[in-house]
Parts: sequence; structure tokens; C-alpha cells
Amino acid sequence: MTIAPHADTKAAPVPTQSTYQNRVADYWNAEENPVNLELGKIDDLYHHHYGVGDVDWSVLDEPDRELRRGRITNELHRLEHAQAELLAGHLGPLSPADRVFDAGCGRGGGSVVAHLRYGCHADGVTISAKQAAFAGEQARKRDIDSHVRYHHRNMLDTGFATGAYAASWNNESTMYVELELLFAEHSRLLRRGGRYVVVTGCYNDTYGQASREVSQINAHYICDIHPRSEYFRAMARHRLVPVHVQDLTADAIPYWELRRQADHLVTGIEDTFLTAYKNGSFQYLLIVADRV
Ligand code: SAH
Ligand code: GPP
Ligand code: MG
Repeated sequence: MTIAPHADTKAAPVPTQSTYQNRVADYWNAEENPVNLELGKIDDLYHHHYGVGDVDWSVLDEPDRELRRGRITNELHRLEHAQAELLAGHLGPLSPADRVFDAGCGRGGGSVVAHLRYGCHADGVTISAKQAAFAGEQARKRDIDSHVRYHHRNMLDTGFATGAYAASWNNESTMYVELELLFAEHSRLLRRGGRYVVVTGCYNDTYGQASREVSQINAHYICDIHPRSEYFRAMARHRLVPVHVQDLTADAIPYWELRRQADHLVTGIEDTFLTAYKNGSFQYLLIVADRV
């Protein structure tokens, strides 16, 4: 007797990982930064990306220290959420019958945002077993676990069904993988006419090579920030044709200006981001592409 596997599962949940990928998983299994957990607690949307848009600087005027901290936390979360909504807005139009793939899903906020917006099915993939379990628990608590699922897998080798996805994205997760392998997998998973969206930090080719600050960010997160050019080269090789490109660098700076003043949340990387953005070596980028 043969047992038909469920369309989007496979026997071995986590394929062979490199030593590097094991170290990345260790980082995310251990990560408990207040800047991520305290923001997520506000509305149970846990994001592991930064934020875009103007800061409401009046939050700093609050004289009571604890209230001021609370207002700063809320404001940073508002800016992170704005980024999640910006990305999600480019995935559509989508219908509740559609399926989307969240590559490098963290604690799961992005897939929840996409589901709430479109009613679609979502598969989020993270290399961290702890994050996948955390995100799954959040989906159960919201009672959306029939639609939003999280998997402890490698986004380069998901085992999901070919052509099954109407849209897919990476929100700050491309710097952990080789882009050629990543876009090959997105291209395989997306149906023809499907939509791919990436928000990422990249180094600016016009600067030359990676700056000291870019290298410091790499060391901080154990990642490998790619040059801007590499995105377009690798997408073109994998039938992903850009339809919209937006330089979000100027929109990304206010978030860091506020975060550096959040003494209850800082991690120590804030000034490095600001220097990198301001010296022109680093850019925050949105790319929207069609799978042709
Ligand atoms: N997109 C999420 C999380 C970004 S943090 C958000 O916006 O909130 C980077 C994520 O990439 C982490 O969840 C990490 O586990 C994941 N990641 C890194 N390398 C991966 C790989 N090879 N396969 C799957 N996930 C990976
Ligand atoms: C995740 O955010 C950070 C990354 C995926 C790595 C680097 C991103 C670049 C754009 C270079 P996080 O929310 O976990 O980070 P933090 O703890 O600093 O808020
Ligand atoms: Mg964060």
C-alpha cells in the first residue's frame, strides 16, 4: 500500500544543513532581544525586521520614564508594522484560495499580516526550530492555524509543491543565503505570473566593496549582506522580472534614530546602521518581481 504524502509536506522536515546554517539556527534559537519580544507583545505580531516612515518625536516628550519607554516601544512597533504592510501590499491582489510562501519567517508576523489582509493560506519557513514552534503557537492562539502554517525547514530546499504559490517573499532574510539558490527555489514554487517581493539591506555597488559598517552588521547577525547588483543578476537568471524597485534608505533612517534613543531596547548595532546608511555604503531596498 502506498500512502500519498500531503501535497506540501515531505518525509524529512529539515534537509542537510551546512555548518554555517547550523550556526544561524543557533543564533535564532537563542535570540530573545527585548526589542523584538517587547514590541511583539503589543499585539502579538512578532517582527524581525526594522521599520519605515516618519517618527512621531513627541513620544520623547513624555516626562514619566516608564510611560516614555512604553511610548517609544509602541512607536518602533508601529514603524515595523508599517514595513510589514508595505511588503504585504505588493503581494496582491490575492484571493483566500491563494497560497503564499514566507521565506525566512522569523517568529511569524509577516505571514499573519498577509493572511489578515488577503485571507490566503501561508507557509512560513525558518531554519530555527524554536521560531517555527513559537510562530505555530501564535497561529493556534489566533485560531488561524488552518490557514497559516510554520515549518522548520531550509528555505533553499522547502520540499513544497512546484508552482503551488501565488506569491512569495523575503523580509530581511536574503542575507543568510546564496541568492542563486534562493531565487531558484522561489522560481520553482511560484506559479507563472506569481509575485515575488523582497525587502532587504544591501551594500551599494557605487561605494565599491563592503564598508567597515556593513562588515560589522554581518558580524553582529552572522550574515553576509549582498551587493545591490547581485539581486538583479540572480533574479534575471531565475525568471523573476522586477516590476517595481524602491530605495527605502531615507525611509529607514528615522526608525534607527528613535531606536538609538530607546535605552530599554538598544542592542548596540544602532549607530552602525545609521553610519552605514549615511556614508552611502548601505541601502534599504524593496524589489517587486513577476515570475514569468
Ligand atoms: N522575515 C521575518 C524574519 C527575518 S529574520 C520577519 O520579517 O520578521 C531572518 C530569518 O531568516 C530568521 O527567521 C532565520 O531563521 C531565517 N533563515 C536564515 N537562513 C535560513 C534558511 N536557510 N532557511 C530558512 N530560514 C532561514
Ligand atoms: C533581523 O531583525 C535582522 C536580520 C535579519 C539581519 C540583518 C538585516 C539586514 C537588513 C542587514 P531582528 O529584528 O531580529 O534584529 P534586532 O534584534 O536587531 O531588532
Ligand atoms: Mg527587531
